[in-house]
Amino acid sequence: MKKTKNQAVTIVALTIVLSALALASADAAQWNATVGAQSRDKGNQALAFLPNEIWIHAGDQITWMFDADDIHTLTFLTADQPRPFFADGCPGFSTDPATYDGSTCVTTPPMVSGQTFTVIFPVAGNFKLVCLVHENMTAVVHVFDLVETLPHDQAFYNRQAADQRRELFFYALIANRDAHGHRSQGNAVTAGIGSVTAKAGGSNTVSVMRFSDHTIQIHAGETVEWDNQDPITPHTITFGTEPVGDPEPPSPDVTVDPDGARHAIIDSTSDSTHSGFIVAAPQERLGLPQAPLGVTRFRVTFPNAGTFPYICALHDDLGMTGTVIVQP
Ligand SMILES: [Cu+2]
Repeated sequence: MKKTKNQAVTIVALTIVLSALALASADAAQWNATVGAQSRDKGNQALAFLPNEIWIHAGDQITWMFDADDIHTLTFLTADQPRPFFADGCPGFSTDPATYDGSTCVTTPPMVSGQTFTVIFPVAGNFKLVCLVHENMTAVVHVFDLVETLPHDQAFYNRQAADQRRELFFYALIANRDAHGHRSQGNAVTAGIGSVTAKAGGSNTVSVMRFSDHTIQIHAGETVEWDNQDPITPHTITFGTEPVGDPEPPSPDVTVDPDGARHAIIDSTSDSTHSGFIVAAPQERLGLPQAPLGVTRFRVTFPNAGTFPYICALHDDLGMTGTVIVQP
């Protein structure tokens, strides 16, 4: 049988395409990484992609396993996309597995321990990975063409993840020790402490989701002050019923002291008072107006004796709770 020139060209082209596909699928690798980490009591939370830098080939996929009870998202935005609220997503949320090539936003909803999500990367490029809940939690995926050689294997990334996790928990230990060491001036409670660290791949945060003293004893008429010493994570001091809806603003009974600290008076154990977000100012960025001061202190005056339990409305599920015992 005699083939025409066109038929021959088509067959050759088809053969090349098929072999390229076969090659690509034979080489397509599965990689694994982790989102978040926590101490056994959930008090220390690593807000980090572990590891936060991975090199793969076009066509490969990465499966991230979530390993913390604090919520995180796995999000690849497009280059100029404003950072959305985590509950809104891209808008909307991607289905698992998702494909990301830089042109369309991919995000999970907030996820916790035990959940996984896979992203396939069909084209070469350097892609930033972020968590929409935590600003200082970033990473990068470098996607190489098949002709390039990858610098590391999965075992390397497993070691990197373990090292970064260990380092973050070490920072938490130091921060915790300092919080307790500095508790010398009267009725002060540290409401969260933490640290933002950096690697070449991005930034990692560790936050201690605890009040420095679970129980504090004072006398009637005295004032307790809560300070948030975490560079990024907000906390609340919430007595009584939790606010319905947005936890960011304070309850209407909260006033502002001359130094900008919020202040409330709690007369009775049946009072409900909510500090709103107590949090550091966001980081400055060149070319943008400076960020307003953060509200990092909350004070409560207790005129009457009683036992006053409170929570952080954001992290009580991780065990961030406390009690003020007011003696006559
Ligand atoms: Cu909190």
